Amino acid sequence: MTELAAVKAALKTQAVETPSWAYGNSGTRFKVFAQQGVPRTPQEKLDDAAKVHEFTGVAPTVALHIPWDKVADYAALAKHAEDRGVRLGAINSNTFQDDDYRLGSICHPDAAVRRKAVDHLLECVDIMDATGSTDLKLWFADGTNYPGQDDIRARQDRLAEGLAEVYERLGEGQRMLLEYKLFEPAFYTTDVPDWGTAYAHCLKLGEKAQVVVDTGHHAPGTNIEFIVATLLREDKLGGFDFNSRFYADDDLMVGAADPFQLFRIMYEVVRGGGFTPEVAFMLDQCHNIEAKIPAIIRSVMNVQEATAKALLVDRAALAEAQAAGDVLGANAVLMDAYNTDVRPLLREVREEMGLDPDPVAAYRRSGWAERIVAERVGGEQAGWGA
Ligand code: AOS
Ligand code: ZN
Ligand code: ZN
Repeated sequence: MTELAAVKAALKTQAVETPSWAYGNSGTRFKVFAQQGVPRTPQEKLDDAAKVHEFTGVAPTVALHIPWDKVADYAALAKHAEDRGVRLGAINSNTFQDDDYRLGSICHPDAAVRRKAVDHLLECVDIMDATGSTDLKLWFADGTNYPGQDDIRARQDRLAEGLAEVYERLGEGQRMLLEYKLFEPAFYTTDVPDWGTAYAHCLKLGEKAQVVVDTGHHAPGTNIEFIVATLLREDKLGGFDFNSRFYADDDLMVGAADPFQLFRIMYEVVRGGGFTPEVAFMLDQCHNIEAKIPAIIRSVMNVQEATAKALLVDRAALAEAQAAGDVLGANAVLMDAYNTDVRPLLREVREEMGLDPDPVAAYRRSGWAERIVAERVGGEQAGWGA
């Protein structure tokens, strides 16, 4: 196989998971702008996700958020997905929307609230059993707002205890992905604020616990690709929540704010042997003012473009320049790959996969956007918390 053929073959195996919540209405704490045609049920979210996969060919799974996507029969929901050519992906827990969680969930000072939170996580594993999902994705809104509010060390003990109980419940082939976030909604301490804390807990738990890197969850200027390289070296990178941030956790389209950063991250993934199904490439985005389905298609394409550039890095030339201490030469090798226009290559890849080379245009021509506006009338439109 030529090198280019190998790059194309790798791109065809890429899988980007889209989040059910990105298809629903969302907004800021100031306003949720309702859009027409938005799904009213988890099933309709899957119908939209199937369209993203149909036109991109590389978005075969959909992440669920419980209880936003609560249904009576999860096996039937999995069947609904399969009938449309997609599968259910990670199960995302939700321990942040109930009044009980004012002071936290799994780290709450009251054992009864901690019990409720852990029971929810255990229920999420039951759902994984029914859907066939392998990943439990945990993000905790836990933290404190004021110095002295709670014992930050005791909160770590409670976190460890709760996670251990859920870890024990994981079945064969299932794993837990622990997400960290610098701040928000807590503003003084966050109980899982950074990769180091997530890593320390995962290390203690065992090999079924891995860290998930949400690209929007770092302080400005953080070198995310270094974190990625480190976690991969330690076999603790479970996956990504991709999105873009300008200021904080903005949940904008991946690759929109800093495509160069996305390329650098993807290069470390490729370099570190992370371009495998064991590292989950998930989107975690909200489309508050733009049309949702084309935005998700665009996002999948942005990940593909960064991946293509990362795969195109001439690693032999790079290694040679690095070994020779050729600072500018090494940098030039990386920049050459980044500055390559990979859009023609990806158009070819899509054509070889039997797809339209322009997924956004194909989606617009398909009439799906008009159809859902006409058909999805009445009922409650799904959104955050629905
Ligand atoms: C929150 O900031 C995290 O990114 C989570 O992944 C969260 O579960 C997701 O954004 C849906 O609310
Ligand atoms: Zn996230
Ligand atoms: Zn987030």
